[in-house]
Amino acid sequence: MTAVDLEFDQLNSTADALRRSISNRMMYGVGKDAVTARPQDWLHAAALAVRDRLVARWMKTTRQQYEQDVKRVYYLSMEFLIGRTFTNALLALGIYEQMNEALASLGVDMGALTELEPDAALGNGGLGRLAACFLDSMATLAIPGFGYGIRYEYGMFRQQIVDGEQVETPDYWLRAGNPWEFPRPEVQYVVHFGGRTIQRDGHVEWIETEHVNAMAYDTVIPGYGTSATNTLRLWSARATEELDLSAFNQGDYRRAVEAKEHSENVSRLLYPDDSTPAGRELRLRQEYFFVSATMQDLIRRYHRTHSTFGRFAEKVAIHLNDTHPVLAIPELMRLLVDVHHVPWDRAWQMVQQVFSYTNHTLMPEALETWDVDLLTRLLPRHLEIIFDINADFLKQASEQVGHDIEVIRRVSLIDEYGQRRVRMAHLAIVASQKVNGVSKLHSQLMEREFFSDFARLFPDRFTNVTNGITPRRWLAQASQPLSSLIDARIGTHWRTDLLELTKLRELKDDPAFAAEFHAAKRRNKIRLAQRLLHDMGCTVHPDALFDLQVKRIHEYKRQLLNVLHVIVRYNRIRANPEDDWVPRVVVFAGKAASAYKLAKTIIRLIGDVGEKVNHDPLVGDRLKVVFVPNYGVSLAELMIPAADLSEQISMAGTEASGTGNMKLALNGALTIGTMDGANIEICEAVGRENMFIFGLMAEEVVELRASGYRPRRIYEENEALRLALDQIRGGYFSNGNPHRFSDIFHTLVDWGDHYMVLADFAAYAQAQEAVDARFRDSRAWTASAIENVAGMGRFSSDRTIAEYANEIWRVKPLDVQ
Ligand code: 26V
Repeated sequence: MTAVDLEFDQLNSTADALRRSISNRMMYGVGKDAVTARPQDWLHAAALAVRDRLVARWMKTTRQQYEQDVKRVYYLSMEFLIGRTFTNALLALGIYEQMNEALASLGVDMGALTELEPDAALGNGGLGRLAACFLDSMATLAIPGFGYGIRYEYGMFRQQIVDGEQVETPDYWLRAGNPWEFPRPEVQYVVHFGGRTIQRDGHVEWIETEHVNAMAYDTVIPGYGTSATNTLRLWSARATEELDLSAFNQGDYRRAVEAKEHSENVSRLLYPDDSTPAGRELRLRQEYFFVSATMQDLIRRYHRTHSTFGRFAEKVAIHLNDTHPVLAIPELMRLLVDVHHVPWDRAWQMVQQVFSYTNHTLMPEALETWDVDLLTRLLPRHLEIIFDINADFLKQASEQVGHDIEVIRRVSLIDEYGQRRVRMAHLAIVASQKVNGVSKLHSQLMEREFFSDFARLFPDRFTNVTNGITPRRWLAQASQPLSSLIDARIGTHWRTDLLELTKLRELKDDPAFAAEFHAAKRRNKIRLAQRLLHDMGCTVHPDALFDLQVKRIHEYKRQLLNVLHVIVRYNRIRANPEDDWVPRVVVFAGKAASAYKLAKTIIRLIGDVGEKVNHDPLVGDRLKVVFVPNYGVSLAELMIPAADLSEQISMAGTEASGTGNMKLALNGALTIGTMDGANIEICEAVGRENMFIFGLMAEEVVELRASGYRPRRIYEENEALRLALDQIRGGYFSNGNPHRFSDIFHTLVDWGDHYMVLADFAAYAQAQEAVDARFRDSRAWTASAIENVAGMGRFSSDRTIAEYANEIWRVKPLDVQ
């Protein structure tokens, strides 16, 4: 086809031009006029007007990537927790005010509109949100990066609290249509499952498979303050045949439809479970579905400008966000060897040059393994390839370690103890040129403890890249009051160079700045208080200390430590109501995996403690306990800027990094935390005197466990703690029902207290005393809060992505013309 230049309108972004675009989009895109338009329609029309302005940049970036024949990064992730796009896109384009004005002139309140946009919640927690921050930073740094994932129709479940219990309801986020995506029906790949393999003409063929199509949906990812954009490509499953024709022909319409439904189920829903994955087979199908389409797509893209695989490793970097996309490794081997007939050794060499892998958790139950029998049935060719990779690897390793059979057993890709399983992390390590953890401590533990055999075999492979967060969403967008204050004092550059924030340090004792800082925080607290009142009928005073623990509910994150302290405080307030108490609002939010019973019981306990405390006239405003339902990206944007205190209290050695800790500190919250994950580096950056560090260190946890940890002894010896635990067990918070929380009691006192809540309790309570003392001195508190903001420059995901680009992917930014 000859390429004719399209004659399209160059779009201005004055308020007038936007108003006209919105009107056009309402007429010709939505098909309504101002009389019939609902708020939803206005949002849709406005979103399309914004999208139009992104597209020109997008085309240009894509063209320049081709012309410059750049090396591309493929960021493979099962999760992208994007949240809302509307405001984010406006800020990236620098047209927020103009849009506000345009909508106002049409009689539409932009603030109310933005609240109508559903979150794209295609992720569970930290790992998914990190992927979204990385997309933002890659685009902003003009790194040619492609996000690849699954277009789940149902994202992270909606959490409701019914009679105190978490109830999950489906999140059909596409109900009103998604104005940000471009369906690409012409980009489809066949993905095979099942069948068997045969040898023919010296090549392996995978035959008698069932198949499903993967269809692409593209979303533009705008960079901030640059015309560079990137693409997030998400795959959706489409049946290869519209209907089962033979069944249709025989009049069996139900069966004809069922087959289609069955194959399209692959991309139906996000697995909302990071503890006990149910439906493992469907999850494995998802993982393979997405990486197969992605590998086919990237090979096709490479072949557009290259006729041989000679420069593949120079032009392609593939990053594995945890082990979920690890099947990309045998899939790329299969495509190279079986389909493109590249010799095995050459293919393996290429694979080892292009892949890199980030580990996000060392919790043993979260390290993925797949049953060999299941793989035999679903992906027989991939299993053969994995066995072949393993044979080569073990042969080489065996020589290296002097044929030490124990080491070989430990590093094998196959776990031979009991039912044979493939260890996905091992496969990722063996195939990758770089492997990284997400904080210094986490990377150290990987190297020294969990993967030490591999670190000896491949000493140059292991590295650290500490996580970061995007300051665009987590400060500029989330906290208008604080970001405009910062703008006024140090200029607006911090959005793309977060180290600029160090300049705030000089202002920490400037009384005028401190007063404005305090006022900005107070505005954010009022905004949250209004929301709590409106949504939950819950009254909190904005001058109280807002104490937030917002994250997935998990034993290792120790919401229980927080609750126990709340109960002890409650008892003390009741005993001495006349003391000079610092008023506190303790806020919890987070989802529990649907199958994780104890996590759900923890939510129940928080709610029940809140019921009791909040209605106790003796307590009044001295203490409030709130569980805010349905935590997600948008709620985080509302809540985090309102925090005075950030709870980061995981048992040392369990939280790989944490990123909520960064969001909160960047918004001027002081951290109470353990020496775990990125807390350690935040502490270095903001100064220990501006944090409340307590508890066992990671080594001490190991020592205590080895020397015999006896939680019951602590229970017996700490009177206040014992009273709290007895109240929990005795039904004090559950209307006299002693059964509701008995598992919590026993977990802590009798069943080993695996996450050492009781061991750290006294130190935690003491740190909380220090929190109160500092908060009483409002000047000192604000000075520390300012030091926190000033010290957070290092935790921009721009820094993180620059490290990945230079040290792992070896890609350069696009030369944006
Ligand atoms: C595992 C599974 C297993 C199958 C079902 C679905 C599912 C979903 C997630 C996971 C693993 C979650 C790992 C994770 O989110 N890790 C977090 O990663 C953050 C970003 O690096 C880090 O800051 C957190 O400390 C870490 O917990």
